[in-house]
Amino acid sequence: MYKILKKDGSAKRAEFTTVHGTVQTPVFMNVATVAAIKGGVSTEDLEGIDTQVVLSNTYHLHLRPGDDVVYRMGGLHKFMSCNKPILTDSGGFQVFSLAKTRKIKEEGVYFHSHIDGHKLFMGPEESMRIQSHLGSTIAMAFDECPSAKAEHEYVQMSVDRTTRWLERCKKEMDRLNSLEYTVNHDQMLFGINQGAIFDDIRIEHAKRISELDLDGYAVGGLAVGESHEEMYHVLETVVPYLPENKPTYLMGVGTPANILEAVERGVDFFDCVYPSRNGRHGHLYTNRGHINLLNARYELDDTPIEEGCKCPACRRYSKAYIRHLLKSGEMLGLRLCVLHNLYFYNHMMEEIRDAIDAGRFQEYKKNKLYGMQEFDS
Ligand code: PRF
Ligand code: ZN
Repeated sequence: MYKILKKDGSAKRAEFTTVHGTVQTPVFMNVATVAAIKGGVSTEDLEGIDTQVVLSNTYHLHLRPGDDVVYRMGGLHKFMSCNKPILTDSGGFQVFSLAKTRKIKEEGVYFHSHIDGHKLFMGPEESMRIQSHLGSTIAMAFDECPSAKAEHEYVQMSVDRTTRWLERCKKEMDRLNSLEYTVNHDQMLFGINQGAIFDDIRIEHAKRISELDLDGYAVGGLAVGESHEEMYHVLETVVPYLPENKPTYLMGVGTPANILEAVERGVDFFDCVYPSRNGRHGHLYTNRGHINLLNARYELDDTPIEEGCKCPACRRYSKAYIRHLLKSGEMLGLRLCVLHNLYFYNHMMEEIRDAIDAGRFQEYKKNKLYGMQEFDS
């Protein structure tokens, strides 16, 4: 159940209730592709960094350990000992970005595993069956994400097929949810809007998928090579055609600035590998912009990454110590950097929610963006 608590312009402050708890939105989902947040972050650590939702991948878990293994272990929540809502991406996007020699047909996609090269097939029904085995809180529809540079004719053909796939996903999910041995009988399904940067295709598709009465709607096919301005334009164009009384999820986005711009345009769910990936390289987010802890200027710096930050790294350790850990190749260094970055994102979302509650989102956004420029190159 999705309930809007407050609006500030188009920015929405809402609550999304699932069988695994209530999510306060706008929210940033923390990426755990293979049922683990990279950088040695445990399920237990999530408490200390204010994580609300975890995101895992159908494609990866199907290949390893196999969704049958996860099913026999009682589903993803039990397997990774996590009681928070978990969203699984459908595999569509990963098949296109990771798999080798893929062939798209009406029935689905034929491809070779990026791990050992063996031949595989995934279509809407397979994706739903895998996600049902995983028992995630929210399953994503199986879609094709056309390149931002694809031509109008190709994108139109692809999006029409994605719509037919969505109808098949919904039918299969309804069937799976009603089976006796299903892990999560209340598994939700989010549809995904596509259409590259073509307004007409995006709008038409948004209208068609809105008729299906799904649990939520994602905007896919963005942050795949188009400019930021093009991405914001697509959001302005398409979000008004998605049901306002359902959550809106912008897939795979993005920088703090991208998130602020998208919240302003009515988006409430986000996910991105930036905070964990950058953390693993010693690149840290602060309210004054990015810093690189490997920089020599931090060798004798006894202050935390960010003064006043409540993350497990800043509560206890100095920049000099964490820099030393990174330079020594100690795992703890990476872990602390990832924890800080994820907390930075999760905490920014909390600030965003507070700002919308108080009707001062514009002011918050302006100040946050202004502050973060200082160290940015
Ligand atoms: N589709 C799916 N997952 C995704 C995307 C998409 O278009 C994107 C695009 N940024 C990220 N993850 N299924
Ligand atoms: Zn911190």
